[in-house]
This record gives sequence, structure tokens and C-alpha cells, in this order.
Amino acid sequence: MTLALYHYIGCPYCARVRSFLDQTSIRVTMKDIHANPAFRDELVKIGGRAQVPCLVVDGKALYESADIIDWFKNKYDPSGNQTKN
Ligand SMILES: N[C@@H](CCC(=O)N[C@@H](CS)C(=O)NCC(=O)O)C(=O)O
Repeated sequence: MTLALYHYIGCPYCARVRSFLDQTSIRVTMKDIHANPAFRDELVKIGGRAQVPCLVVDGKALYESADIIDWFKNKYDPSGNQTKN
């Protein structure tokens, strides 16, 4: 499973997700769309819009900070890296 979080420093919703992740051992590739405009283009291509935070799970975009945190809490299995049913 590949996980990438599109975000930027200064976005409060992104900070909420980063803060959640900081309290876990979950490893996610971080893609700052302000630091690297290519990441912004990539996000629009994948998800259709440049809204952050956006978690991309195996190529599928999940927007909304609350939904991202819920996904980690309820769908992500840290032991096996598998999505729970
Ligand atoms: N309800 C969303 C709000 C996200 C949001 O408003 N993000 C801003 C940055 S702080 C953004 O990406 N705005 C640009 C856009 O929506 O295209 C969440 O909780 O994730």
C-alpha cells in the first residue's frame, strides 16, 4: 500500500492531520504542494482539485481532514498495512 499526504505548512486542516500522524508510528510520504508545485499538479491530476489535506491511498484521493483521520483510525491496519473491510 502506498500512502501520500498532500499538504502545506500553514494549512490548519493539514496541521490537524500531521498532528494526528505525529502521535502514531504510521509512515506516510509527505508532499508539500507549496514547496513543490509539481505536487500540486499531481494532486489535481489524481483527485481533481488542489484542496489539501488529501491522502492518496494507492492512487485514490481522500479529501477532508476528518475523513482522513477517520480512515487511519478505522480502515488502516498498521500491523499489516492492509485496508480493513
Ligand atoms: N473541510 C476541509 C477544508 C480544507 C481546506 O479548506 N483546505 C484549504 C487550505 S487550508 C484549501 O486547500 N483550499 C483550496 C481549495 O479548497 O481549493 C478539511 O477539513 O480538510
